Amino acid sequence: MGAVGALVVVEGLDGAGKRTLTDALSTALAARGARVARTAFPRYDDDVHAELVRDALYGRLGDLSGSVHGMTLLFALDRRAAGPLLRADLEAHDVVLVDRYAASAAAYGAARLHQDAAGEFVEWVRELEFGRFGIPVPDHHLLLAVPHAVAADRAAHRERTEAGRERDTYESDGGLQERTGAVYAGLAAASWVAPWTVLDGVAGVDADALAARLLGEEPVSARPAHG
Ligand code: 2DT
Repeated sequence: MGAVGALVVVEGLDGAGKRTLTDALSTALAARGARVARTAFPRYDDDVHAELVRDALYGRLGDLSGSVHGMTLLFALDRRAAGPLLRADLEAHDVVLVDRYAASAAAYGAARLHQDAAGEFVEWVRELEFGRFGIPVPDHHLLLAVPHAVAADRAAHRERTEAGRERDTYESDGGLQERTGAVYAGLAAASWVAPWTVLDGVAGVDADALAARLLGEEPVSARPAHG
């Protein structure tokens, strides 16, 4: 690791298992002595942008919820506002794990547009967020890939078991989830912004081996056995 920590982004559909992976990965990284910080977007705290994002996601901002570029701008402004915090986290840690980042804006936004407009849109997101807004560029993306039906089942289960959790407008749209999964696969194949590793979210992920790889070490299981 260099002087500044690595920004590692976890992406995937709702119900792909991002939270579980982030928990396991941060434990595995810490067990290897790495200083780990975590954050997630959109930020659902008291920040003004996050409040607007929430309103937009629950259809409380009228026409704005229907505008892909308008919604994307709100998500991007949330990340722009978080930029200084993220930079401070990167200064003080070896790894900063982020649950959703600009790639979510690219994937969910492109999935809402006509396929012909998707390429131009993901380029617009890249330029807006990393160019104009200058948010930290990720070092690595981890895509938790699951069939959209599996993600939908898990998200529905979570909804039944977590009291007071409502579906946002994106989660209620099964077709959107399926198209988003396809855009994610395309972003990974194109190494959008940074390298991507696609992980099998159904078979499960070996968090310790992944932690070793992210830290540039050999997985423990691959080391020659002694004694
Ligand atoms: P969560 O279910 O993870 O809270 O996200 N989204 C998210 C975007 O469309 N663009 C973004 O930049 C981000 C961070 C994904 C709520 C929904 O918001 C979508 C699902």
